[in-house]
Amino acid sequence: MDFVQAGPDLAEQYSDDGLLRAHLAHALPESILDAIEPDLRALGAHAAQAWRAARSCAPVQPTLTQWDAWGERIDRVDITPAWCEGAALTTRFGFVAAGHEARFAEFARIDQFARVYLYHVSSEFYTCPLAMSDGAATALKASGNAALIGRALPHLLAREPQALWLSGQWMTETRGGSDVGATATTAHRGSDGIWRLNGRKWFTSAVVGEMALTLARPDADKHARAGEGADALALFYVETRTSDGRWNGIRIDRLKDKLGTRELPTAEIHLENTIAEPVGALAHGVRMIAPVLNVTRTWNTICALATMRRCLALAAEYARRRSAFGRPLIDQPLHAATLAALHAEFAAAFELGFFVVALLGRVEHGIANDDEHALLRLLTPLAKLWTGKLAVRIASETCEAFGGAGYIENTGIPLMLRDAQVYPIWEGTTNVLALDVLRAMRKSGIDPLRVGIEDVLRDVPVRAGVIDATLAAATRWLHERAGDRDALEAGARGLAMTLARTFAAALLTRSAARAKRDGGASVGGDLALFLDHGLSRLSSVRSAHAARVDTSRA
Ligand code: MFK
Repeated sequence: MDFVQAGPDLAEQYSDDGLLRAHLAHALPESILDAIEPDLRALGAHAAQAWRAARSCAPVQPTLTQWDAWGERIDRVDITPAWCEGAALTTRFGFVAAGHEARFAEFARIDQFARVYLYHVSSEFYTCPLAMSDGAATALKASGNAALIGRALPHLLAREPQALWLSGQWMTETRGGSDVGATATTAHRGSDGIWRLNGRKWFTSAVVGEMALTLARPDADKHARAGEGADALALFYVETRTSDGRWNGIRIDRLKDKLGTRELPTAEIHLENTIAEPVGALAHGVRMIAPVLNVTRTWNTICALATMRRCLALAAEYARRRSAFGRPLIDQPLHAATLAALHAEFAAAFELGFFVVALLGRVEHGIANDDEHALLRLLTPLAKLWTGKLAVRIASETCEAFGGAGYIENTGIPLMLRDAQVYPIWEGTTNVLALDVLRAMRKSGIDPLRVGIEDVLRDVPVRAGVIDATLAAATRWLHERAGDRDALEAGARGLAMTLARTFAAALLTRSAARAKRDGGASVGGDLALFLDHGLSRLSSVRSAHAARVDTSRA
């Protein structure tokens, strides 16, 4: 009989994940861990079951029906089966609510993101609107608008499926993608006192949601043109349907045909006299929507980590099943070393991602000091940009670890790569985020990172000299370019990668010391491999001019 290779299977994904379990054991009080573990195991089982189910079903995608049989414009979006069960799972497991509920105080975000991490890959990117809903809840709280908080928060944080609302975050326009200041949507206040929006939103990832936060340019008054630039933008709250269930001045032009995240109904829409309410003052909309950006960037980090972990779990499982040249792949030194090196990068990134989550909880509960506030501002974009890139690399290596099978759609492996490519793009590209780090450092300098690393390593007996040496090199790098904005910007990506790796190395050092002390999993191997790949990615080029590609020679 012909040989048939068995495909990879997944074990229950919480019990199987030594990194997550070891992390939670240190990060959470025992009573909280005991309280949440049954849910984490249930989510781990759901992940394994969803992986098997996906292999036995034809893939489905959302569809848009613009007209009904009788010619009425309806713009109905039909979603996939996994999306249909999203509200029930979300309210049962509290993917949004857990982060805001008081019962676990500053540990709420750790609880929430452990759940998100286990759910994400099987969610078919239902986590995208959940991220935006979490961001919307956070921004509304920060705005202090009591009426909108009272109206929307009970729905965004609902524990009953019928009550749950999803929120969109409609920022991207045809002219203003990353450059949100170019937003062209206008807001006009009628003589009835009601604000109405008109414009075109080019990427709306949750048009099936019940509400959205969006930016628009208010008329100065009925005779004046709207002001220009980012400062003249205001943040508006929109409910997508009117009380009779019709669209609130929203026309869905089409669903996007995307490289990945194809189960997520991302739409192009027109706003035509859409009734809206200002969230706060009629200016500084970017500053007001920043809490959404920071929360969704943290979701992006954790979801990128979830993809990495899934890829590595599948690759390792397959390497134990698949034999070639007389022995299982896992016993082939080069294959084993390749997977181990990827795991080391993932372990370091995991430490950074979940450190950001813990810090977010401390800041939100008012127990963080000024240094920690500044540290969170720096680490949020650093973690997002590094994990976004790393997820693509690990997903690509995972395809390769499966050989030809990793290039065949219905193994489920190529999907990981296509989906992973969204992480470095969504919520700010790598370069936009690297520039955001520079912007934040203009206020705080590099010191919050130095203080943070000292704090992480306080009780650690031995640390690799390369951590301090790289931090010193980054400080020198900044000093040498101080005042030369173009040179700083040209090297910002390398600087950001260096800072992310250096902070992660400190965290991994602490975990390795703890593991050694506790006799637990061997994090020491991950640390040695991670350091082996070096921390610095600093550019040695001194001027922006020299860094430019000479296109005439290309
Ligand atoms: C499953 C995974 C879940 C992920 C969910 C995916 C959802 C996908 C949907 C999308 O992708 S939505 C589109 C996302 N779009 C972006 O992320 C926009 C990317 N562009 C930027 O981030 C730009 O850097 C930015 C729009 C912020 C630049 O705008 P400006 O107007 O040039 O910013 P400026 O003047 O530097 O900052 C304005 C104010 O906001 C400043 O405050 P002040 O007025 O008090 O000085 C900034 O400090 C503040 N600010 C900007 N970014 C901030 C921030 N504050 C805190 N945190 C930040 N990140």
